[in-house]
Parts: sequence; structure tokens; C-alpha cells
Amino acid sequence: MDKTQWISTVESLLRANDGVRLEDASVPSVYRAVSRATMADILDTWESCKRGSKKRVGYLSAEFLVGRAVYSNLYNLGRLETVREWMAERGVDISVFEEIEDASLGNGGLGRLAACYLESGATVGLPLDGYGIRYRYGLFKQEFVNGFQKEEADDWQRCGDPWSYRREDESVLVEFADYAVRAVPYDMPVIGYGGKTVNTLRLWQSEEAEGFDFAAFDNMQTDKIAKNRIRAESISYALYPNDSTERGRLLRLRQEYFFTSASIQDIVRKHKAKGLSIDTLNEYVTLQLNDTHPVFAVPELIRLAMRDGLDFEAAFLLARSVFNFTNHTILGEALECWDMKRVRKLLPAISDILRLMQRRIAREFPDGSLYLIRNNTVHMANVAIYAGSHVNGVAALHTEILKASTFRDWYAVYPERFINVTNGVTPRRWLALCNPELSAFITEKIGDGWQTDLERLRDLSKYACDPTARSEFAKIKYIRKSLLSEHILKKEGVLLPPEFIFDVQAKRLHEYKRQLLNAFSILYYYFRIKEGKEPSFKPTAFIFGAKAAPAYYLAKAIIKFIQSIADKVNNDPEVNDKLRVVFVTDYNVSYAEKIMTAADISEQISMAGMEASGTGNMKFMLNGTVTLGTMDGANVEISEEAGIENEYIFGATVDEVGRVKENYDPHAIYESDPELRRIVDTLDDGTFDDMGTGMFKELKNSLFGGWSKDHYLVLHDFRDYVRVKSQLNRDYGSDEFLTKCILNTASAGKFSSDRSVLEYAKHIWKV
Ligand code: 26V
Repeated sequence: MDKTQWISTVESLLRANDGVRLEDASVPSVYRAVSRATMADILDTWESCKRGSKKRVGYLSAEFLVGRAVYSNLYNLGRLETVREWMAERGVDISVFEEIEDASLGNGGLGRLAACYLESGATVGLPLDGYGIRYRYGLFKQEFVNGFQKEEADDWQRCGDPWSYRREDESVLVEFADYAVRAVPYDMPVIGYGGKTVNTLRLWQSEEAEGFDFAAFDNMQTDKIAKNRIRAESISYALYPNDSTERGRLLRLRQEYFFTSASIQDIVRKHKAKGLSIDTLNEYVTLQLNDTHPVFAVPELIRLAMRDGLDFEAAFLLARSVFNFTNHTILGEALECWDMKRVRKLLPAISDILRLMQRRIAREFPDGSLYLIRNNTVHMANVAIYAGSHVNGVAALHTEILKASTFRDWYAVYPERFINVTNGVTPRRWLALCNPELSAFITEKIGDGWQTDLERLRDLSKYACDPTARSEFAKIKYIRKSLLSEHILKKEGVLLPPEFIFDVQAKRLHEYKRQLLNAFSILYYYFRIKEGKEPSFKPTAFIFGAKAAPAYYLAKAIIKFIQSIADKVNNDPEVNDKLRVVFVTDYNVSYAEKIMTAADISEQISMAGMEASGTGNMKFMLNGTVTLGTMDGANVEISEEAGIENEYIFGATVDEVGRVKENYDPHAIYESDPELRRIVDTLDDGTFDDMGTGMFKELKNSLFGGWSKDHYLVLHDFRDYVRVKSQLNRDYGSDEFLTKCILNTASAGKFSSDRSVLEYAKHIWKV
């Protein structure tokens, strides 16, 4: 379709579907028409891509945090400017689509990574499809009431879901011991940059197995009718917002089996429809398990293969040649285990296969050193390692930790299975689209092409010390900060002058990520400024974006604490010309796109060894932001790429953490450091009000008392943190600092998800 054809398609869609002309149409109407016209436009490419390659990759993931589709799809198709102009001619700004909800079908890094990988797969031309769950409600929407987080339902389909098609005829039945449900696929196109490849994200929705129960209706059993429907639909009703500790484990188990069984049945059925037998599946399909959530796909494939006549051994070896496993965290509570009693009750056939697998491993390792089931508990990571070809960590340091500790026993036996694939992010969404000013600067300096070959950014290095380039870069950053400032003023009611340093921490709220350490540093500057001890401190705005799992009490306490600090600081005329604090509401992908481009400082301050990789760190870097961080996750590789002198690194390293923990005494640190003591004491000396919840006292206890005893070394790393933070504050604004910023963008090439998916393709998927 050319431009005029395309536009007339949109206008006739508006007439046909909503009975309006463009000038009278509402934003949701225009949105639906533009999306559907685009869908029509890509149909032929999409269809031919489905058939285009012999072997396809399936990326199985409980989460796909795709965000808002309309801009990135138009951008990748080269239509964004056309649509912008066409709408502008009719007096409508394309930014009206910002009222369209994000599809937040994920919690954080793991889900967003899956979305970046799909986009990159399509861009580099890999046959890579996603399989997941079409949650009716995605990650909760966050609100604040008196500084406390409140969760609201996320109705992401409020304006419809024009980016997917329901494929009724490809539904499959998923059977639990007590009842069966119908899995109905919704297919979303994944459009690569340039529009040459369109892959598929297939999300399953759970519905009642049989149609309407007329017998029950005749007997007036309306309760029964409603109950069955709710029971079926509850499976894909909501995304679990809890990425560390789990509630409602039974429903979670159903979700996991639901989408993996549906996906495997679908894949096997398509394979057999080609006239092929199941034992050749590995020549046509390879499946990536995104953490342990989809691991039931393994026994499910074995089950189907045995149903087709393979013996257990052959079925097991088939599975091993199909599956690969990515680990995304070493947090023990996120390495899923299931009580076998529960598995047997809900999924008897799957339980039998897991037992056969356990019997197999017990024959190989009679000493029990390697196991899948122990104490009647099945360890899903073990299942994935045992029944797969490759296991990978998501950053070099993380993979080393997996080999040396988390999966040490496995590594000893199967060293060849372990491999590292450092995460990446898509430069289309995370630079080209979200930062047009910096993109234009880059293209002006080094030409086009970096969008699909990010290593070319290296060519920017020669401008790092160029005075013109530096001042252009500074102007761009100022523009981005002004835009964010306007947005925050509108949304949050807080003014952040763009002349301030924008110091940002944006990521899920978790103790290990240490937002509390950042909060303490704000109080450190707050008290010192009040005492006149920071005469040359450059004004700084501290910006937080984070959601806490609804049941994660201490995470919520940290939010309330930061909100209380914000309240105090922003309203104190003695300091508010030097300090501002804002905790943005409902941080999500679209908010991230604004925040990442406007940051001067990227806070990546997890306790070393805890953050598997991080991907936010890469987005900031790409946008010319220096990292203030620990030697953790991909920060290590970021400082290698940019040169450690261009980042601000502090704190205990993994080795030091190990040593410190041998005889750690947080109380001794507290006692010996009066400034720190005063800060910590604000948790219970009446400085702040937690409204009678006792939250702040519990936060303090987590530093000294009970189990935790400052488990994440907040007090230990505090001094080094503020030392480096103060150095950064001094450096800010200098020519040397601008050079560091430019060098960060110039060195970000490695962190393209194009590179990551190509590594998977070469070393793991063999496509
Ligand atoms: C666990 C669970 C447990 C059950 C409820 C739902 C749920 C959801 C997620 C998880 C695991 C979360 C693991 C995760 O997000 N890891 C992050 O993965 C990123 C991509 O590899 C990585 O950059 C981050 O460092 C890592 O924390």
C-alpha cells in the first residue's frame, strides 16, 4: 500500500467500524483504525514468514512486557512520519495515542527482555515466535494514597486489542484432573525494523471447554453456569505481580501448565499437519524456556511423544534436543519448586513423567548428587537443566555465579551445557523512537545504519572531546529533561527544574536493588545542606520509578519512606533549591521511555552478586547516561565497554560481599558513624510519620534484627556510595563529564538485543 491508499484505508475503516469521519472520531477510534490498517498492510508478509523457514524458535515465557505497540509498529514499518503528518493535517497530534494503555503483561526485566528479543528476532530475520498468556489484567496500575502504594486493576484492553487476531479454529483443550479448559490463541504480529519479517506472539486465553450448558440452564442452575465459566476464565485472569514470593500457588501452577500445554500441543499439531512424525520435531523446532515458569512444557512434550508411541527414553531424548533454559535470577525464592502431592492431584500424567525422569537421573547418579525430585518436591530449574541442551545466564558475572554456586553440581557434570548470553535491549524502541533528538545527532555525526548495527556507535567516540559535539549533546539532554519535567509536573504535580541533575533509579522495588541506600543518601545530603556543609553541591532531582509486589511489605515500606522524604525535602525552603525528590506514579514501559532519555545519572546499586544482569542500565547507557553502580550484573560489562573511568563504581564486589558476610556487624557501623546513625534513626525518631503502621520501625529492624541483619549490606556500602555520588556531583557539568556521557552512547553497541538473539541463534538454537 502506498501512502494515499493507506490513508484511505484508515478513513474507510473509521467509517465502517465506528461510523465516523476522522474529524469527528475519538482517539480510541482513530487508534483502532490506524492499527487495523497496519494489520491489513502486513498480512501478506506475516503469512509468508509463517511458512518461510524450516526450523522455528519458540520463546516460551509467562511474561511479555510489550508496552505500547502503535508507535513502534509504525516506526518499524517506516510509517510513523506519514501518520504523524496525516493526523497533523487534520489538526490532531500523534501524541494523542499516549492515552492508549501499555500492554503490561509482565513484571519487569524478564518480561521486557522477552519483548525486546521478539522485536530483535524479527529485525534480524530470525524465525522466532513467542508463546505466553493473554492475561485479562496485566500488572496492576499503581496509585499513591498518602504516600502508600495502592493497586488498581489494569484494564489494558480498554480501547480494544486491535493488534491481535483471535484464532478460534486453533483452540486446544488443556486438561487438569478436575476439569478441562479451552485455550484460545490470540496472535499479535511482531514487526521487525524495515518490515521485512513479521513473526508471531501467540497469547493463550482460557475459556470454558464446552459451550453454553443448556441442560443446566433448563434446570435453572445458573450458579453452576457462572461458576464453571469463572473457574475457566480465572486461569488467564491476571498476571502474578509477585516476582519473589508466591501466593495462590495453585492458580499459578494451573497458569503454567495451561500455557505450556497449549503451546506444545499447538506446535506438535502443526508439525504433524505437515505429515511429519513427532520424533523429527527437533529438526523443525527449538524452544527456549524463559526462566522456570514454562518448564512444564518439558514433561508435556514427553507426554505427547509417548502418546504417539515413543518409549520414555526416546521421548526424553527428543525433549532434550528441543529445550534450552535461561536463568534470570539467583534469588532462591524465585527458583520454583512444586510439591509433588499437588502436581499429582492436578496433573497426574505430568506427575508420572516427572517420576520417570527422576528415576532416570537416579540411575545415572545413584548417590543422589543430582536430582529433580527430592523430599517430594520437584525442582523446576533442575528439570530444565537435565532435560535441555543448554543453560544460560544473562550476563557474564551471572553465568559465572551459576557455574560456581547456584548450579555448581550440575556444572561439574555437564560443563558443556553452560553458556553465557549477555542481555540486550532493542535500540529501535530504546533510542531511535524514544529519543529522536539524540538519534538525529547520532545520524548527523556517523550516518544511518546504527539502528540495525549498533556497534557502529563506536564511530561517535571521535566526537567525545569535540567541543561542538559536547555542547550539542548537552542541549539535547536539556531538551529531554525539559520534556520529562513538563510530564512530571503534569502527572505528579512536582516541579523538577531541568537545570537540576536528574538522578534516576527506575526498576522493580526490591530490597536487593537497594532503593533504601539511595533514600539514605538523599537524607545525607539533606542534613548536610541544612548544616551548611555542602556549599558547592549542585542541585539534584532524585527520581524514582518502581512498583512493589502487593504482598511485599518491606518494599512497600521503602516506597512510603521515600515518599515521606520527598514530602519533607520538597517543602523545605532551606533545601528545595538544591534537592527535589519525586516518586513517579505507575512506572511502566511508556514512562520508562521518557525517563531513560532524560537522566544524568543511572542508579544501578544492587548488592554485588544479586542483579543477574539488569537491562535498564543498558537503556540509560544508550541514551548517554553515566552509571552510578556496583560491580554487579551487566554493570561489569558496561564499565568494560565504556572504560571504568567513564562510570561511577562503588561498593563491595562479589568476592568482598562473601568476605564481609563472614562476620558482618551492621550495628558496629551504625555506632561508629554518627551521620549515618542520624539518617537511620529517622526511621523511628519521629522525623517521619508512617501513620501508625509500624512500617518504618520494621525497616529499621531489617537492618539490625532478626533474620535479615542488613542482608544486602546497605550500611556497609553507604560510605563508599556517598563518596562516589559526591564525586559525580562535582564532576557534573564539566567538559570531561560530557565526554563520559558521549562515550557511554558510543560504547553501548554490545547491548543491542540484536546481538543477543544472534548469539542464541548461533550457539543455542542453531537457526
Ligand atoms: C518469579 C516469579 C515467581 C512467581 C510469580 C511471578 C514471578 C515472576 C517473575 C519471577 C522471576 C523474576 C526474575 C527476573 O525478572 N529477573 C530479571 O531478569 C532480567 C532479564 O534477564 C535481568 O536483567 C534482571 O537482572 C533480573 O532480575
